[in-house]
Amino acid sequence: MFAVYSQDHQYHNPRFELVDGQFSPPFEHPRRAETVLAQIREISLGHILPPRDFGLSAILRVHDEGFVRFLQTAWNEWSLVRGEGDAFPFTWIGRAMRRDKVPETSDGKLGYYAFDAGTPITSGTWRAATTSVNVALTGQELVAKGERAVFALCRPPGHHAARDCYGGYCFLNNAAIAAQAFRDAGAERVAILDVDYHHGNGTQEIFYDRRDILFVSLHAHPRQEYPYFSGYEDERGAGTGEGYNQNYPLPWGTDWTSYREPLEDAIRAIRNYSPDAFVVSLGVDTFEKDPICKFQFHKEDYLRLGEAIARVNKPTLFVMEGGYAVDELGLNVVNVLVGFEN
Ligand code: Q9C
Ligand code: ZN
Repeated sequence: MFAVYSQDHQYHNPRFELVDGQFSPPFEHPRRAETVLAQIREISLGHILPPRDFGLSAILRVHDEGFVRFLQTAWNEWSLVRGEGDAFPFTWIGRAMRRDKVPETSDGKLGYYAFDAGTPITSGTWRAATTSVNVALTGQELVAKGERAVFALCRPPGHHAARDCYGGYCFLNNAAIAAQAFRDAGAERVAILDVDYHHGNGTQEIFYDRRDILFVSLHAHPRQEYPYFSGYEDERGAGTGEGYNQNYPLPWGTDWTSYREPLEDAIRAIRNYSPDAFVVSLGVDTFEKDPICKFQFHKEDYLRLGEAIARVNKPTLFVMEGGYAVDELGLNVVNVLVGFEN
């Protein structure tokens, strides 16, 4: 299996993250991608290709233009007022406030477009985030041209980023942009399976009223876990998209034994949909030793997960999402890909 990787992810290297009311070292850091790359080399998964540059057009198929312009200039505008540090919002749109007006100032725009305070924007974030999209799109193009499966080693991750907001370590939705690119390349139906521990609220929102892109997600229950306000079972899509969004919220402590059945159900739904292309939002923060998550996957379980994904039996693009147990991250990711190939 080809993998796509660029070292430009390193341009997103925040100094701090807001965790439990304190500024602490980030969980989402450059070593994550490097350890996955090292493990791919270690097992000789296949050729590792650099991304090519797709420009902004594929991004604008999925994201709001004002939002994209904001991301592009956010750190520069921040630094004019605040200096060299990373950009954080401190305010949000309250329940009854105006969401139809975009403020002009840096603080105002950060509050308008962010949905959490855990996702710093740095001087290199735009470069890294657009490279991450190019990694996904390079993988998408290879699959569209006939590869059975490709692994896009994206960093920063993407599945929390919605049409016009960012958060959860995500800026641009790599998986959603790739899924739309499959449609634009002629695929009639695209399925996305999101196995990251957190609900892929961004991907869900982007395709919520569409039936040409099926979104299926297994994740920690939002009544207990981030992103808290999205990921319930009764979110089933809207309008002609009704029935084409499927959430499997699972309790803290979920292990492979309790994950297997909902996963089988999810795979069955995707097989019935009979997609022309298949995108997997691959987070391995379901791991027992993940520092910010509360599922109980063991390392061998990722082999089984890969086997289950392979049963969809369609051209498949893996897009890297979360996973923060950096010592085991590479092995867990590679186990999914090996399980898939065997
Ligand atoms: N106490 C992804 O996995 N919350 N994003 C951290 C730590 C943010 C995860 C809270 C989790 C975002 C792509
Ligand atoms: Zn996650």
